[in-house]
Amino acid sequence: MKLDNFINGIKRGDRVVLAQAITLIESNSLNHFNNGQKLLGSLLPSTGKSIRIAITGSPGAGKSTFINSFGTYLCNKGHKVAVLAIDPSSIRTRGSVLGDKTRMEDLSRHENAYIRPSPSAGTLGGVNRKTRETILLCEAAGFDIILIETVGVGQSEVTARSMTDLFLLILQPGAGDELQGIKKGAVEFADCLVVNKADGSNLNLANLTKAQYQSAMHYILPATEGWQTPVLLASSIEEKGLEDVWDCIQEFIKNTTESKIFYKRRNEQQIDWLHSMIDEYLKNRFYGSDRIKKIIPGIEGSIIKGITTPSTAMQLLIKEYEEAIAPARNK
Ligand SMILES: Nc1nc2c(ncn2[C@@H]2O[C@H](COP(=O)(O)OP(=O)(O)OP(=O)(O)O)[C@@H](O)[C@H]2O)c(=O)[nH]1
Ligand SMILES: [Mg+2]
Repeated sequence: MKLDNFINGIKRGDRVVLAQAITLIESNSLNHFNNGQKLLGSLLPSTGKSIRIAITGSPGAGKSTFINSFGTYLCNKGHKVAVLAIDPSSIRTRGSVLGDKTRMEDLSRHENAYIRPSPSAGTLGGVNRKTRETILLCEAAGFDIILIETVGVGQSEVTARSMTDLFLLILQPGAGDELQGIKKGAVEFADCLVVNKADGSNLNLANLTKAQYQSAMHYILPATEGWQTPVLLASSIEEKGLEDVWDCIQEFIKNTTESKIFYKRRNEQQIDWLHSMIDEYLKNRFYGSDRIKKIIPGIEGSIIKGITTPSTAMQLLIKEYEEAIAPARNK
């Protein structure tokens, strides 16, 4: 398809063209990558106008069910909601965001919604780049709220934080034990905690859990300067508490745009992204070099035997690498 057709289609909000453009962005072929970059370059002025929200929580906390209800609530208010996913292990299929349209059935049928499963890893910047660029495409297509579902395990949370304005953590009632065991990281990142499943026989427990987290939050440095992380209750199944979450998000955006933290964070994210891409590129070049691949096992061996220190080994490897790439550099 011609670039102009892509640009016009996306600006019209055409879902088919949007999907094709995302496929281009997600491709691991260099040719597609280059075309994708041209497209993004042309669309850049139409990007950046959404609220980007990370939604995370431990497996089974109810992230997908929450996104279904909350996304539908927002769509019914006239918003255009895009749901993306970051799945750290692209081999996960069942119950994961990859095949989770079943949990998002209402939302996937809504004319204001667009759901895109996690891209696969691979070359050319991996999931991180693909998700960030998909956010831009969705914004150019007129989506004003981007929800990014992430399974609450380690690196994917860091990735989600690095590309969103607000971090929403979904918790389950009865998480008193979880409170001690919970990875502090997720709570420390959170701008809003939502105790989900606050319904039926869970209700009392949900209230208790809320109180526990509320007191725990006093001991945790807020994720966003000048913002006290609130703890809310919701039931995704009974569609309760959704308005409170939306009010909280709007309040957060108001607060952070007034304090300029919103813009500062976005600027930092852009620059961090640049640096992380350079790091990744250089690392791949280094470890992918034939010369390094050949000599690294021997050098590792000499470290283990106590013949070489890691620092000396590093200097040696870098020297070898620079000499190996020198002819290419001088071309
Ligand atoms: N009672 C009750 N159950 C819920 C609610 N939200 C989700 N569930 C149930 O919790 C289970 C897990 O929900 P999911 O939405 O798949 O959770 P998830 O966090 O997306 O799970 P993964 O993507 O596998 O990490 C399902 O059986 C849901 O029906 C709720 O508000 N109330
Ligand atoms: Mg899910």
